[in-house]
Amino acid sequence: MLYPRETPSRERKELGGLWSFRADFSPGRDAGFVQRWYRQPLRQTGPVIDMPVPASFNDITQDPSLENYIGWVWYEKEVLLPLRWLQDDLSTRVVLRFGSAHYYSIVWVNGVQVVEHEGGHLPFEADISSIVQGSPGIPCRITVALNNTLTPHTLPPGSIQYMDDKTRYPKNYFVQNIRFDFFNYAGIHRPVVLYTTPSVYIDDITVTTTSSESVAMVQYQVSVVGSTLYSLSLSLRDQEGKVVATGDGPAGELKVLNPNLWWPYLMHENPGYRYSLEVKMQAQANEMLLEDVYTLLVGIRTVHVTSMQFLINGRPFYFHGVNKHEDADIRGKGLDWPLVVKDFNLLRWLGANSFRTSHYPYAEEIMDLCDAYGIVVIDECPGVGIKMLESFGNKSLQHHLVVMEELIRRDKNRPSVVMWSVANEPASELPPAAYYFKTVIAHTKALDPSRPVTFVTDANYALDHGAPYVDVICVNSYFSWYHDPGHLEVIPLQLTTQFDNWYKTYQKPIIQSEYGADSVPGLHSDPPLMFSEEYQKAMLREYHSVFDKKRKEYVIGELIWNFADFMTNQGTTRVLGNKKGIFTRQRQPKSAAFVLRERYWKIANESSCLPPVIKSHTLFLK
Ligand code: GCB
Repeated sequence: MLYPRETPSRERKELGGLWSFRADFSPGRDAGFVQRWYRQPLRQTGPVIDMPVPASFNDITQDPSLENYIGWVWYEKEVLLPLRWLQDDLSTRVVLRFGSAHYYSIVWVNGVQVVEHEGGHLPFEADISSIVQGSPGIPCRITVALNNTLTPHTLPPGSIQYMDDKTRYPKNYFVQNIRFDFFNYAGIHRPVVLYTTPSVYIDDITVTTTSSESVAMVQYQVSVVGSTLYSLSLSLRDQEGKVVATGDGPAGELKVLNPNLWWPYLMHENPGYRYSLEVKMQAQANEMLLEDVYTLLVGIRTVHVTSMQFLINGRPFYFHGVNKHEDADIRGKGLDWPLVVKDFNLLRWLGANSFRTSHYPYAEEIMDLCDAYGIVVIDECPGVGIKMLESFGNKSLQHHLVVMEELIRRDKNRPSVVMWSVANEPASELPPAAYYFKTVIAHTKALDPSRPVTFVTDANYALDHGAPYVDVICVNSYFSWYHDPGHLEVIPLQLTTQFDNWYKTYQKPIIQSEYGADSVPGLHSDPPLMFSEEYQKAMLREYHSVFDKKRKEYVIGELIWNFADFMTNQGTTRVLGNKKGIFTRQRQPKSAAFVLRERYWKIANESSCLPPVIKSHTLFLK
């Protein structure tokens, strides 16, 4: 799915800002459907409030019942479209697109249902031309019904538990149970836009790249919708605007001599280099000549995995990075530019070269910056908290396959994405996990043969039924925290044993995909006690000494849990959320951030994968 960009043939209108909002508090949460709230302006159905988009709705008001609301909420926006979009000559297509809305969405335009979508982290869109083009001058009313209920078959899964004991709970009382450790924020989380294309249009572009030192090949495939009679021409430009290769037709190969490769941050003085591929389509339709233009940024790079290494452009790459969340005060999981840019500045300050999109796909705007800055990404789907036996059945499996299709369709052309992660900490010791992960991973590889695939495990190496199918072992462990709490001295032995066991069993490279300890900022204790800043630092140092031995062998990465503190469900082990961040939720460093910063810069500077000329480059001055 192409990101909606403005081009000479495409316009775009942002629908961010204030929308009308109403939560359906009726006992069955179904009044909106019974009374058909989409048929009229929402304010005519009952009281509405202003709701910012993009944002989660949970933390916006002072109403605790909205914070923990489960069920259908309704959003609405009225917008006037430019007259030129509405000409009735069938030459323009108007598309309504949501970057994401959590979890289940139904969308109407002027009372007509246009799209329904399951899944809270990926885009969806609808062609609304036929609805809006009949009535120029009339506002276009967009109504969205959104449901955040999770079931054993959603991704992530969850379950609703009804509390029937009338002596303990009020009538109709229910709670949502989840098996993952972040707050299930809901709302329209990413930009909503209207955009146009000609009625014959470039629907999709797929690009893969191969390269040697002096020549690279860019393989492309373009699909056009709306006519079979069209012509396509392509030109690839470097950052100076010089055309370096041209092509035509729906599939082919562009040859680039002396290519500027896409390199990760800290691996090259000019990381994140991208060419721009301009695709031009011309078609004859309805006695008109239609032209569509789309420009895709293309990074030329290769990825390979051996039994001990992860190679980017043929050079060993060591992941020294973080796990993140889309999470902030007030906004919840809503895209927020100041936060996004601050986070990238912190990542680069830290000397981090990578992150995992734990535990769901992040906004396209964030992924764009990874491409641009050379931050390497393990792109994870929302397969988190798959613990119930029924979540390994066919219904769940089929949905998981669809989610992988949507994710790959969205992110396949991104040079920053070097590996897909199909899940985090599933109950992979259960027997049905074998068929489940074999199928999901095979499907992912069939959709994208160019990237390795993994899932992140915390299962015992001898019992994990999914590990045989991954390319890289990603393992989470919390020695001295969830196991042997307070006993930092067990880390060296336990971590060494963990690595040795996995490697002996599979001979695949290993990433420590999570390790960490909570710390309450400002809480100090020496000798280090749990929850103090000192304990978090001491835990890091114990882990690092083992990483330093094993990275000479087959350990290819370390990703701290977590970049920043984040909100979770309430519980006896969570103090206003998870405090394993090395930054606070407001993005201030804890002591551990400085330990990690020193380490990451040291690794970057000493790394044998850096060409000598780069090592001494001023880029590495902090
Ligand atoms: C994990 C999970 C992560 C949690 C973390 C923790 O293993 O993958 O989602 O937040 O541990 O802090 O418990």
